[in-house]
Amino acid sequence: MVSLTNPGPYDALVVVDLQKDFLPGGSLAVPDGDRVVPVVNDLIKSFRLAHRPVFATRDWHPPKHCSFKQQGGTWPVHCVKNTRGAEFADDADIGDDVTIISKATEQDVESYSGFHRTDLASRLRSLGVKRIVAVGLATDYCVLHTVLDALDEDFGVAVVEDGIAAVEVEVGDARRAIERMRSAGAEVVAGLGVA
Ligand code: VGL
Ligand code: ZN
Repeated sequence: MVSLTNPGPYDALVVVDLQKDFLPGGSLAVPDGDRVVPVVNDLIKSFRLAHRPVFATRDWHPPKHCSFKQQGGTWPVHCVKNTRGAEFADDADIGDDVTIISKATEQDVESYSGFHRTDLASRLRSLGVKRIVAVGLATDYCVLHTVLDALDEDFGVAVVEDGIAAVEVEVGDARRAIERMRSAGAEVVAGLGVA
């Protein structure tokens, strides 16, 4: 049976922004962000075994990106390209077989979605992908907008709650983001379950 840990021939895994700056100790740390890493690694292993594609998006900002506070934006400096904070989590199993999608690379443009001004949609289509499984950081920003854009692009989406974590600038942002993804058509599942 096709399941998240036994992906079918039309599935791809999309790992969103699992980068050091979003993990505890990072400049824009997501509370408990490291909780998602083993779940993400289980999924990467399953997709690899099934010869299904794995994509990892990364926030890849220039040093004066418009989203940074000193540029008039919202966020502390984070994920500046080619710095340590922009690296994938050390214990994330993001190997050479994972396709990296860099986003928000232009100084004057913010992109929460991995689909925004990238070739992710066309790459997925050329691989025959019809559904993505989405995990990563952060639930209320880049996961949310990546999922909404995927649905807009007519991909099916399954989101694994144990594999995502939220910034929660306002209490309830995580819950509201999950509700928005669900009402837009994503299937939100609690976890990978017991095998
Ligand atoms: C993100 C805030 C700013 C994210 C990226 O990956 O969710 N959040 N840049
Ligand atoms: Zn960012």
